Order: sequence, then structure tokens, then C-alpha cells
Amino acid sequence: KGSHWTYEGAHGQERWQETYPDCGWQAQSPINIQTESVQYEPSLPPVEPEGYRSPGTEKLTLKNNGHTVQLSLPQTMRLHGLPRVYSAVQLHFHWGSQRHTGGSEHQVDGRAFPAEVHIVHFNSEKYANLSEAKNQADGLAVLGIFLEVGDSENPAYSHILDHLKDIRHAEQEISLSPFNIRDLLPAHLGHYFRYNGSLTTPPCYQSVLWTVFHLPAHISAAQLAKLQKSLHSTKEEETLQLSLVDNFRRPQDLNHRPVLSSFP
Ligand code: SG5
Ligand code: ZN
Repeated sequence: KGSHWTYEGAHGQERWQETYPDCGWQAQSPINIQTESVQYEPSLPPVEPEGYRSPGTEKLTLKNNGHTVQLSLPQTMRLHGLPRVYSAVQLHFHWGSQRHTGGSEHQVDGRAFPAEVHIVHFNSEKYANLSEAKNQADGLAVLGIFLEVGDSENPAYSHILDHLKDIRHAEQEISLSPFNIRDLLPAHLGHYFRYNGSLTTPPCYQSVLWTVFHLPAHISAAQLAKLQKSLHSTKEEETLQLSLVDNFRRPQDLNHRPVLSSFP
């Protein structure tokens, strides 16, 4: 198997840089966003998703890749309101376990959320596809959405979370009918943090323009439990009844990078 990294243990995140040198560079993600040090930038426009509400007619593939659950997205989903136009590739989740309260990758003032969704896009003005773009400084844009537990079930997230039971093992995948991806996002797309960083997994390329929404999206406690209990990373872990959990990287040094906010 090519991707031989894990979050903890002998191939854990402190050692990623031995195999993937970029993971030890100076503009890594995620970060702890310290709101006292964020610069308000009034000229930052709201993020404008195009085609998120009806993402085509092709089925979407939902896959357990052993590190996360990932949903493929069509290139007809585009992102405006950034310095370039970006096309969507996939979205995936990071989450914790029932032992911890955390699970998100980004933090705000030292506080982690129970989970975080990433919608990965590539700069389609300049590059033909993700492979071409992923190692370029202006190659990628990722939207980060914090998930918080609320009182009610979020039907948009059920489109994904209700199917995790069908992809319990690593490398299993299923097809989903397209659904409204906009509804996975928080209500207000005008309030976000913006900074330059990296992929949060190996190879940790420093190619990502990050947009982390200020407001979380809400899912129910039962929905969060599905994320925490349904998946396994390997057959061995399934036999041991170990679930795929705690797939988040710890916050990285900011090293004097500016973090902007679109709101005062
Ligand atoms: C996910 O996050 C995906 C990656 C994605 C990273 O974990 O899955 C894995 O890393 C496990 C194999 O997606 C892919 O590998 C499919 C292309 O990396 C990319 O999207 C590479 C361009 C990192 O993305 S993140 O920084 O948003 N967390
Ligand atoms: Zn991610």
C-alpha cells in the first residue's frame, strides 16, 4: 500500500516529515486561529458557490479510503469570490472519538469542534485537474466547515452519514444520487477566516488557500455518533472493533503568516 501514514503511533504525524518532507515546512495546516491576532479585511467578498445546489446528474462516489470518508464532486461545482475560480473535486471529514470533545483540525482560540468538513477545489483557471494543481502554490482552495452538535438532525448530512454503514471497510465505495451540497455549508458564507497553508495530510503540499467559515454547521448527536462508530481503517481494526476516529492533525506553527477575517 502506498499511503503508509497514520495519525498516531510509529508512522504518526510527528514522523510524517521523514517520508514527506513538506510536512516539516513553515506554512502548514491546520492552525489554531487566534481571533485577537486576526486582521479584518473589509474587501474580502462572500464565498459564492456555483452549481452546489444541483451538482449534475452523475452519481457521486462515497468512499472509505482508510483515513476518512470522501465524496467525489463534479467539476461543474465551482467556487467564486476567491482570487481565482476553483472547481470542486471531493469533500471529506475529520472527526474525534467519544473519549474527546475535539475532532476538528482547525481550532478557534484553542477550541476544537467535534468534526470538520473539507471541500477540496483546484484552480481551474490555470490547471487542468487536481494532479496538476496539487503541488502548485496557487493550486488548491479548501473550504473548512466546523460541525457542532445541535438539537436536530441535519437532513443534508444524512445524505452522507446514513450510508456509512455500507462502507465499513477501507476501500469500500458506493454511489449516491446527487443532492444539495450547498446545504452542508453554514448559513452565512460572508463570515470566514482566510490564510495560506497546506494539505493537512501527507504529502502536506503548501498549495492551499484556506477558507474556514466562522459559523459551524449543526448535526445531531446521533449523526456525530454515526461518524465516530461506522468506519474502520483496516480489517484488523474491525476485528478488534476499533473504529476510524481521531483523524485530525494537530495545529501547526503559524510562523508569522497573516490570518485574515472577512468580518469585524
Ligand atoms: C483526505 O485529505 C484525502 C485526500 C486529501 C487530504 O484525507 O484522503 C487521503 O489523504 C487518504 C488517501 O484526498 C486524496 O487523497 C484524493 C485525491 O488530499 C487531497 O485532496 C490531495 C490533493 C488532504 O486534504 S485536506 O488538506 O483538505 N485535509
Ligand atoms: Zn481534510
